[in-house]
Amino acid sequence: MSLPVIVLGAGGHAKVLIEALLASSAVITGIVDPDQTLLGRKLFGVPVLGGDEVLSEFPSSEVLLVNGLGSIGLPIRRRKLFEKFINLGYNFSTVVHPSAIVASDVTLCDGSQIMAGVVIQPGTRIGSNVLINTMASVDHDCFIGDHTHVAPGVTLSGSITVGALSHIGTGATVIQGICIGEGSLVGAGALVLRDLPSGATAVGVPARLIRK
Ligand code: JB2
Repeated sequence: MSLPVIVLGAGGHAKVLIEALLASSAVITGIVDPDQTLLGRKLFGVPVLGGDEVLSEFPSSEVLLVNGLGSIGLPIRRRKLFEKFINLGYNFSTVVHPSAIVASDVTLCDGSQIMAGVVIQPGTRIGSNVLINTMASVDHDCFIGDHTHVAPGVTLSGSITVGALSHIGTGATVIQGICIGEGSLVGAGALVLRDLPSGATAVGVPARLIRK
């Protein structure tokens, strides 16, 4: 049987995760959030227990963590929180909403999160702490690097590489075979037709580089 989980953060993304976890019959012990005004509040009946220091009461052998901190740009804070608790010996649970379609040979690394309505096709690898958000589609043989956020409604055609710590904005489309370098930011609704170097910012249709 899987261990109970504790969710880090009590904001918008945490709410989406908790709904997915409950729909998967996970046992959620509580939420931790440094915002003291949230202490005792509940999300879907799950209580906020206090700040991150509360985790000292829950040994890493007895709980799994879920990273509830989302991101709207490069997922730097999300990575920091993940690495902080990995370094303290905790493990992060994967979260897969029951409505997601994930091909049987897809690799989901530690702490990856696959939200409602996502489709992931065969041969794809989803890295650690990656967020594939609502209704995104990731086609065959893609490689999504650690910590990257694929925002709602993104379409990644087959054989795409997205480097670690990147953000693919809401509704963006990337054609087949493209490589997007680490730490890249693709704007909402962009159409990516060419490879992007590491650290790129690309926006528009077709996408043009505004920073390298
Ligand atoms: O170090 C931390 C920490 N820093 C901020 N530890 C823990 N345990 N929690 C932390 N937080 C908490 O995360 C904040 O106090 C806040 O309650 C929560 C972030 O909530 P917010 O609603 O501001 O953002 P989000 O990260 O849940 O969602 C963003 O990203 C999603 C992917 C939003 O922009 C959403 O619109 C978006 N869908």
